[in-house]
Formats: sequence, structure tokens, C-alpha cells
Amino acid sequence: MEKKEIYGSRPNSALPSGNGDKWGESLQSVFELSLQSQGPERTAQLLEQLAGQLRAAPSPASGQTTPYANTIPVEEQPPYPGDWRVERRIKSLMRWNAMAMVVKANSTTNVGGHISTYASAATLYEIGFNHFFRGATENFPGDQIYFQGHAAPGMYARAFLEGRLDEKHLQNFRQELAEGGGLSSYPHPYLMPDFWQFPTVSMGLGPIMSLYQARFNRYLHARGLTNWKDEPKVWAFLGDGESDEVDTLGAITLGARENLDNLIWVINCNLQRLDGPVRGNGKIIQELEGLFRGAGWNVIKVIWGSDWDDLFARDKNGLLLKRMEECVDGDFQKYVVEPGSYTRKHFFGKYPELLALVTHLKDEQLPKLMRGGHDTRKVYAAYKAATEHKGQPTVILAKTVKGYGLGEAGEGKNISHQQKKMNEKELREFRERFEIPITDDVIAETPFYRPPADSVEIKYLLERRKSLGGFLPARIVKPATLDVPKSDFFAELLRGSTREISTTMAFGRLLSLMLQHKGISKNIVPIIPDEARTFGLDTLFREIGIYSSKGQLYEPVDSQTLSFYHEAKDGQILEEGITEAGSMASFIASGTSYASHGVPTIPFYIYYSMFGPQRVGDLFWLAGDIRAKGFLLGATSGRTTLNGEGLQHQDGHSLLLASTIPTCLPYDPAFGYELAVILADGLRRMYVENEDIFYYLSLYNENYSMPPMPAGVEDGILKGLYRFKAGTENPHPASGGHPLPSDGRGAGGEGKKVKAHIFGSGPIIQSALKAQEILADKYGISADVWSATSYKLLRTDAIRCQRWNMMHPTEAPRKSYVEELLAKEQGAFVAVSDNIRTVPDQIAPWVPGGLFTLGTDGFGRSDTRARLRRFFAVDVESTVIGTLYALAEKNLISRDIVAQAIKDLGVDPEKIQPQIV
Ligand SMILES: Cc1ncc(C[n+]2csc(CCOP(=O)(O)OP(=O)(O)O)c2C)c(N)n1
Ligand SMILES: [Mg+2]
Repeated sequence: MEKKEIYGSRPNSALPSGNGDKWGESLQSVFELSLQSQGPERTAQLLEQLAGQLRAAPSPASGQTTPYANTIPVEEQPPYPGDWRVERRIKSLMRWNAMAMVVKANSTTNVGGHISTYASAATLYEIGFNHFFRGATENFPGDQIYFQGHAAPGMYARAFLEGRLDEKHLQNFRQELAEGGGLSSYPHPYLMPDFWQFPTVSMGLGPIMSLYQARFNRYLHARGLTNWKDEPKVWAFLGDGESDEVDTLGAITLGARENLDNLIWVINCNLQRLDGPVRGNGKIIQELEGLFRGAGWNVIKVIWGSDWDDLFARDKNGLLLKRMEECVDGDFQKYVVEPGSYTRKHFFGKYPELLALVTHLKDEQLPKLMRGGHDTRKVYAAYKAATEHKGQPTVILAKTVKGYGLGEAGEGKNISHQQKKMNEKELREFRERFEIPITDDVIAETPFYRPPADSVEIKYLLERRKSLGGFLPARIVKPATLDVPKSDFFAELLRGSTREISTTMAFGRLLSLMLQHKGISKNIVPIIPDEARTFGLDTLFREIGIYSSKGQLYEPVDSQTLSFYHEAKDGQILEEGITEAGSMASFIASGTSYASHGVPTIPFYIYYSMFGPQRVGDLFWLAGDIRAKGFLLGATSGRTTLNGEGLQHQDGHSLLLASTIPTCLPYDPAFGYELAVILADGLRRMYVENEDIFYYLSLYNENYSMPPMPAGVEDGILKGLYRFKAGTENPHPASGGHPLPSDGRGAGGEGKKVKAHIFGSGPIIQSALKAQEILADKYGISADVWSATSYKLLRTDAIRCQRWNMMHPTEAPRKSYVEELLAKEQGAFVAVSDNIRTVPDQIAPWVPGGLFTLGTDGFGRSDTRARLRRFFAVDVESTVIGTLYALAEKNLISRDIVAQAIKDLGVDPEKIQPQIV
């Protein structure tokens, strides 16, 4: 008898049958029987249970996907607790106002904006707002919600209906500099600090931050720093296109490993991204399901809406599911944009039985068969299940239509993402579809609409938020300060040491001291991505423990040693493993806990500096936007100080990258006392003065003796430059030194004093100090050595003055710190550091007579420090030559001296040099 194929016509979707495969045949017939008697949903559920058992088997053999069906069967849908009619009205008003603010803004400007993202996600948000998202109350920090960046107009529209924003705000969407201020394009706490909590618009950052936020919440609680009654949930809304970002999916196993059932992701699967379909030739929902299940998440698919339930119930042969499985996402998109007749012919028409299923529906009704993500009841059921699920994070894969409700203006079209204008006809259609009471005479102006305060809608909406604890999004910062140590607490570092240590070791010591300081010890959050041993911080393992939600279930191999690998439920260190992105996400969660939990914590994130802003620069940028505080420590810094490691490891430009972040203070300290002063001041500014800034400190691993702090330099350390060691007043060339020319221009010649100034940073200040001696001894030149701790800060101060002067041309000009400091200095100015020249060059315009810079531009090499420094020309000899050259350039000495010095110092001028194109 010929077997009738009922389910799965594609090669891999039917079970193997025939050819004597009895098991396959048997399973197939049980499957078919189940479909006929139980229906597809129940069958899908049973299959999932079996698949679950299979996955739990020692060698999982099955794939990770379930049929293309709703995970929650209709029989298990909970009753809907709200008044869905009123909610629909409210949602329609949101839709209108969100659309109107974009259309209006773009009628007079070209500021852009997005309509279609929120249009597809409105139900996903509204169910959350009306039933799930809890605001902050006395003992509850509020649920933490990462709104999809491009859906921002929807959140503004809601805040407008809630009375939190007025028409003027909406009118000035994306016109923040307009009179009276405006609304930022996307969630930016920096720009709207009372409103937005989490920046999300750079795709992938919201997802990874939400993961680490959920874990950080647990960490804070485990360490006794919070006293909430209920645990906050972390919700992240993301796009299906966004799931292509490595940041989105790259860390999801953390969620399962840490049993983050406080985390819910809602992926708005409208099957489209900016240009077109996310997976035209496949199914993004299925692909994501497989990934999340594989990573140990609870997956809830919301594929079809209630309108389909009846069809599925009547489809005894499972043909409807089969047809859905056959279609790729590109097909589904076509059914959105084409008329119902097309869907009837091409979707249902493939099988006569399917056609029969929809004979009672007119063509116009077919496009109204909703996708699950637009169905209030289905979405509610999914959220309820997600919030109640224990032991795993949940991802909800909600199928929606991009630009839902825009009709001809963009519903499901490839251009939908960028649609920001609508003509009058389209506006009328939109108004009719969502029943907005706006009359024809004004519709072309796309007026905003808010019903009166005593309307059913507004009362309902406000009551819902009230019962859920208040409005969201809201960023509420309760004033809190810490009793931070002053610099004298670090007296040991201020005294210096003859013992040779590196600035990394100095930092280790400072951290130990801070961990003993009553005012801040418990608020410190050390974050390390698998590099503690590199930085000599492994003793902390035992002292303060590594946080692990599971404690330590094994005896560590080094349990007999003093600094054994100690994991504990209340451990203080976040040992993140090899993930700089994850570590930055932890830094941000900790650096914003003052706002998200009302509990200030102080992150010290120490990492291999090359893998800092260069690798995860977008998260550095975001740290500024989100107003994170804390200290980033780029250790093993320097293109020549980190010898041996070569091109990929030697960092000479992170300081420059860090300099680009407006709220970041980058410092390049040379000595332990500088570090102590900077840390103490940073603690004060961030945790006492409550400035929303963060610090980037370069740390190096070269050992040298640390001098005691000279008197009166604290201010200079903090501002970025101070004279560390003045040159000798009357230098005389030592006997055997190079004879000076007697042309009247030469150093020391005719009694003329030739002066130079060398700015050194980090360990390269050693080159400057030794060069200072040689310049005095051999060339009779007095060179002052300055410690340049922060070129960025010098520069920003200078440009602030410059701008003021430009705008006040008739008033007495202001002078920046660096100009004041150097105003009376004579001679040539030279900078030398282990960074590319652009770092010191930041201040060149304000140095009298210009700045001559030595630096490490070009790729690193694996070699010794000495050879590397010669290669890049930042060693002692090159610093001498550079200084002489700078003097010669100013006609202060003869060029012959420079040429002679090159010979005397044994430098080969023709030797290979770093390539820079
Ligand atoms: C890192 C990054 N790359 C590119 C963009 C530009 N961009 C903004 S939205 C978008 C498409 C988003 O598609 P999806 O995630 O599916 O969201 P949808 O609007 O469809 O809900 C792109 C490419 C961005 N914001 N961030
Ligand atoms: Mg999308």
C-alpha cells in the first residue's frame, strides 16, 4: 500500500520510513495518530517532552528545535486578567503618537526616526507595562528593562499618555537642542538621566549587558549589599536581526550556567532587519530556538495568534503545521505584503484540505490572521510562563510583522525600517484601522492625541502602573555617598620604595589597602578576565574569594597553597573568564549600581590593556552614556614595556581611544604615589561628589624604584602635568663629553643657557630621567623632566578655554592650565611615552613653540624592552637625540651636535624603523 505523506514533504522533515525501517514507520504512524486524535498542539507538546528526555540522555542525539508551533498550547493559556478592549485602545493611541512624532519631526527636518520597530512590538511592550513590569518602590529597585533602541518612540508615546511628557517634548523628538529641549533619538541615560536606564541602540550591547546585569543582581544580593524583598526581573527586548551580533548570542550560556531565572529576553521576530529578511531562506525563530535550547535556556515560541487556533483545531491531519514548516521566512513576508487572495492561493492552496479550512474566510480576512506577537492573550501567556519559570533564563521568540498597521506605507515591506514619512491617505488608513479620533481637517498635521485625564483609557493606564509600583522607564538616583579614603591613607605609596616595583604591583598594593578600608571595602568589585596571575593579584583569591553562585563544589588542586583558587557564594571577585565584553558588562552593571540599586559599588576592572577599548570600545563608549563610575585598569600597557609579546599584545594607543570618551579620565601614571593620588581623587569625585565619570589608568609591568612624592605636586598630578625633576642650574659637560661648538649657538657656548623640557609618562619617564643626566653631563644642557599624567585632561581644559576665548573675543582671554604652567618656560619641549605620538600631541598647540614628540607608532615586535625601545626610538639615547634635535630645530644648538650625538650614542640612523603608512 502506498504510504500517504501527511507531514513533512521536505527531505529531512519526515521520519525515515520504508526500506524496512520498522522503528521509523512505527513512530511515524504513532505521530500521525496523535496528530489526528490529539491535534498538532498537543502532539507538539508530547514530542517536546520526549525530545527533552532525549536531550537529557547521556549522548543527546536530537536537534534542538521543536515544531514550528506555539510552545504554550491553547488549553494551557491562562485567562487574561486585563480589559483587553481598553488595553487595545490605549495601545492604538501609543501607536498613533509614536508614529506621529516621527512623521512630524521629519515633515520639517531630516532628523530621522523609526516607526516600524515599535509598530511591530507594541503588544510585546504593552502587555509588559500593563501586567508585568514592576516599578521601583521602597524595598524594591524595580524591574530592569532594556528597551529596544529603535522602539524609543513607543516609550515616549506611553510617557506622554501617562502625563510624564508633554506635547512639546514629543514635538521635539530628535531635536534635543531645540528651544525647551527635546527627546533623544534612543535610550541614552546621559541625555535623559531621569528617564532612560540602559542604552541599547548599538545592537548587541543591550543583550550582553542584560545578562551580566541579571548575574550582578545575584552577586549584590549574595554579598548582602541589597535588601530587596522581591528579586527584580531583568527584561531585554531585542530584534531578530540584532541576534546576528556576537555580543547578543556569544554569552548566553552564562544565563543557564548561573540559573538566571531573573532574566527574560523577548526577541521581536518580525523576520526583518534593516535591508530585508533576517533569514529569507530559513527560519530565524527555529534557528534561535536551537541555539537557546542548546545553551540551556527555556524557550517559548509565540508564533501564531488566537485566530489560528480554530484552524489548527480543525486541521486533523497536521497539514497546517506541515505547510508552516515548509515555508521559509521569505515566504511568510510575502504573505504579509500580498492580498489575501495570494495567501489563499500560495499558502493554503498547496493542499486542497488546507483550502477547505479557510473557505469560511473572505480574502480580506486572511491577512488579519494574526501573528502571535500581536496577540494579547498569547503574549500574556508567554510572559506569565516566563516570569514563573524556575532555574533557567527564558527567551520568548515572538513572531510579528514589521511596521504592523502601516498598511501600504510599509507593513512587512523591505523598506519598512526606514519609513519615516506618511502621506495623508496612509495617515487616514492608519487612523481608521486604530480608531483614532482625529478629524480630516487636521490629520495632515499628524497631531498628537491624548484623551482627557478622566477618560477610561487614561484612568486604566495610570491605575495599572500604580498597582505595578510606578512608571517605567525611570532612572531614579537616590543620593548616596561613601566614606572614601584620602590620599594619606595610602601613605605607604606616597613614601615610595627603594624596592623596584611596577605600577601594576603598586596598584595591587593599593587595592589591598582599599580592601582594608572600612568605608569602601565591601563596595569594591574587582573584575578580572582570567588574568589575575599575570597581574600578581592571585593572592586575592583566598583573601576575598571568587564569586560563585554555587560556592565551591570541588577541592581545588592548589588547596594546600596560600593563595588557592577559592570560590565562594559570597566571594567578592568577579573572575569572568576570557571575556572582555562580559567583563565590561559587569563593570557597567557595578558602575551603575548606585542608580540601578541605590547601592554604590566601585568596580576595578583590570585586564590586558590591548584587549580594552580596541576590542570592546563600544562598551567603553556605552559606559559613558550610562553614567558608569569606576576604574578601568589597562595593565601590561605600553608598546615596548610589554616585551616579548609582539604585535597583537603591545598596546600603545588605548589611552588615545579612552581619550575619545567624554566622561572618561585617562591617566598614564609613572609612579606609585601618582596612582595613589589619582585613585583617592577619583573615589572622592565619583563617590562623594557624585560625578558621573570613570577612570582609565594605564598600568605597566616594568619594575623600578618608586620615588617619594615631591611636595606640592598633587594638583599637577590630577591636572595632567607637573615638573618632576628640574634640570641642574649650571650643567657642565663632564670630562670626556662631547666638545661643544663655539659658534655662539651651541649649548653652553658663550655662557648661553640652553634649556629643554622633557615630558615623560609611565615607565618611559625613566628614559627621560636618564636622558636628563646625559644631556647635562655630555652636552651641558639643563633639561627639566615633567611627569605627564594625562594629556587628555590638559587638552580638554585647553579647548574649553579656547572655545570661551573664541566666543568672547573682546574680553581678557582665559589661559588653560598647561598654558599657565609653561608660559615662562624657555627652550625646546619634547614628549616621550610608550604610546603613539598622537597621545602627547594632543597638547601640542598649547606648548610654547610647539612640541616634539617621540612615540611608538607602528606595530609591535616580539623582542626585549631594550631593542624595542631603540626600534621605536623611545629609549634613553633616542630621547637624548630627540631633545638635541628639538633644540637644533629651534636654532638653540648646532645641528652638528645632534649628528655627533647620534654617533656617540651608537645609534644607527639607517636601522629598520616601524612601518607606518
Ligand atoms: C551595532 C549596530 N549596527 C548597526 C546598527 C544599525 N541598525 C539599526 S536598526 C537595524 C536593524 C534592526 O533589525 P532588528 O534587530 O531585526 O530590529 P527590528 O527593527 O526589526 O525590530 C540596524 C542594522 C546599529 N544600531 N547597531
Ligand atoms: Mg527584526
